[in-house]
Amino acid sequence: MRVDVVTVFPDYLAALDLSLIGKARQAGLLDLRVHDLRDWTTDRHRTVDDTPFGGGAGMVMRPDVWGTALDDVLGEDGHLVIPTPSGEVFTQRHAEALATEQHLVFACGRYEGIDARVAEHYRAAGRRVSELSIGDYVLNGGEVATLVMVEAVGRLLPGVVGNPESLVEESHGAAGLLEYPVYTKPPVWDEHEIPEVLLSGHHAKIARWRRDRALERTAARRPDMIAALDVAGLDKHDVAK
Ligand code: 6GU
Repeated sequence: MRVDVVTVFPDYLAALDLSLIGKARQAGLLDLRVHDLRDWTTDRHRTVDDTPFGGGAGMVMRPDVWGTALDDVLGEDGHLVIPTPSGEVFTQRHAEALATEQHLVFACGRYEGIDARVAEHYRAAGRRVSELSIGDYVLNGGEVATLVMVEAVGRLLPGVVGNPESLVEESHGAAGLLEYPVYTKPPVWDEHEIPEVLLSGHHAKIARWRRDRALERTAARRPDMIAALDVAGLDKHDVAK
């Protein structure tokens, strides 16, 4: 997959050199390039923003600078992603859909945003444009949101996560539940023991215990996810509790 990020703070994206995503880049699974938006400015001050029409606080990013940058970077097939707190909320479903694309281009704006004509222009030109938020809070710009989305998408690319099994049973996966609690050695730590069933070697009992804990946790922390559960996906033991 090819990913381009356009930003006025290229250094923010340095974290993508690290860990799994960094390895995926070195292995050639992810071709990630970070660009400085100011490289497309033409004035002496390298201006990327201006005051909002209609008044109000803060600055808005100019469509002309973004237009020349994105015309250069989008290529034939680029899917434009604009991180913005006024976007749809990014979920694992968005990550899965974006992971099937050949080329993503992230346009990072400061939080007052990019002139709305930019998204409109590329949609009118027949481009796919996704305006996405990473949650209901405000960040100073799209860079951290881009880090989040590139990591969520990147780990779904074939070969990036060594054991694809680790993608199966996770929070926000197909089960529609949060993940069950996990434990490792030592079996007793500071007088805290691990649940006995996990030492039983009884796979069906362990699976049942994990599903019950997942349901319990989801009900306590994310009642919205319980409400959205497909009844057809519940088993009779789930309903009995
Ligand atoms: Cl994508 N951008 C900014 N600036 N703030 C956010 C966000 C994005 N998602 C949540 N808050």
